[in-house]
Amino acid sequence: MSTAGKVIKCKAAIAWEIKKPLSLEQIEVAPPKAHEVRIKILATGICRSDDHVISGAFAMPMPILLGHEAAGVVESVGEGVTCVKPGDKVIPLFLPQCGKCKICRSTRGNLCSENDLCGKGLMPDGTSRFTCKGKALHNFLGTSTFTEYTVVHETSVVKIDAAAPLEKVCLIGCGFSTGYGAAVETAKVEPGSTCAVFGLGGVGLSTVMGCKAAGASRIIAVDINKSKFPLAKQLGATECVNPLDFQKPINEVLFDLTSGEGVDYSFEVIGRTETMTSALASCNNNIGTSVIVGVPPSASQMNVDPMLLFTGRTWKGSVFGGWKSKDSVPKLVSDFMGKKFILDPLITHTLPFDQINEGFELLQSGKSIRTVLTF
Ligand code: CND
Ligand code: ZN
Ligand code: ZN
Repeated sequence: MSTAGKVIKCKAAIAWEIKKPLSLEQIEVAPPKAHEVRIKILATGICRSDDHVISGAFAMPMPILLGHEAAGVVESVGEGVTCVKPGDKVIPLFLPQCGKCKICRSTRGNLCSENDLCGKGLMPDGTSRFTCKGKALHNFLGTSTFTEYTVVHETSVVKIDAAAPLEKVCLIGCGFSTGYGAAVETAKVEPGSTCAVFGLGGVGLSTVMGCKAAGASRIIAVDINKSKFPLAKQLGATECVNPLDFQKPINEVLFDLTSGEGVDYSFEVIGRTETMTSALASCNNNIGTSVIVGVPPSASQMNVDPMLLFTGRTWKGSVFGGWKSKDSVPKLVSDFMGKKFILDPLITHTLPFDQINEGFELLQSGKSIRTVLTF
């Protein structure tokens, strides 16, 4: 029996308030309005950005349906949708590509003005498609994938190869693309260069892979959890450094390791202001580039010695790896299918959706890289 045009009752994991486990409940998912798409989610990864919302570091309106790294199948479409049809395999895009704004019209940049990084948590028309116990739920970055069904705007979804394994390519919806793109798209790492990657979670390890693919000759992996080092080496790190093993600041350690020159490219893939400044100070004082990938804590401020920038360093940020999302995600899926990169080592755990809170505990305790939840 077709569900098109009807409200779907299904299971979802709701964040009612911060610092509490997610609550598995039945929700109602309204049919897609014009230019919207309802998706049956089949696999979703747990990314640290979801956890930043739960911890309160990334301020979002509550209650909210988190999750932004997923893959699924289109269940139905609203009026006027032509980019996908029911049955298509798709990846929701937490960074939309509207095709109309200044950035979408430009060959440069990827931060479509329709993005919801500031956290409105509603569809573009200002309403929600999710309710639970009579209360409307906010969406997260226009995606919300911790649910059996979600509704997204047509600018926030793209069709992918029908043969793609969804429980793997869901990582292309965030972690892999974000980290890998920071190196190859945002920094445009050059062959033979020296890189430092701060933070070796699913995103940081993907940055390591990107640096390697770009031909970096040295990739220094930095983390305070040394259990991350074997995988970092397997994916391309040439050396691993634990800041806790040294008395001096990590930027000085990295200068020592590079004969006083600093690295060519550094990446902060943690989400802490202290490490953002350390990563900046670790790169060459004149031609070094440092990229902020970790989500900065809401309302935080940085106090930086301007001399770090005066001497010529470049400091930039990277959302979704600098990729224009709709254009790039299908290509990244094809590249995965063509074995141009691997995702398997990043997926350390696969759990049924019901065990979502265990997945968060694995992330919080530093035991997992990516947990993929299947439905
Ligand atoms: P995850 O928590 O898996 O990895 C972070 C790593 O940093 C862990 O291995 C920690 O041990 C390590 N770490 C923590 N503190 C320090 C420290 N002081 N020094 C060195 N290492 C440390 O997170 P993830 O890989 O899922 O995500 C990483 C960041 O990327 C996080 O802030 C997330 O919110 C952000 C992100 C950004 C984007 C984007 O578009 N820019 C998209 N998704 C996630
Ligand atoms: Zn993410
Ligand atoms: Zn746009």
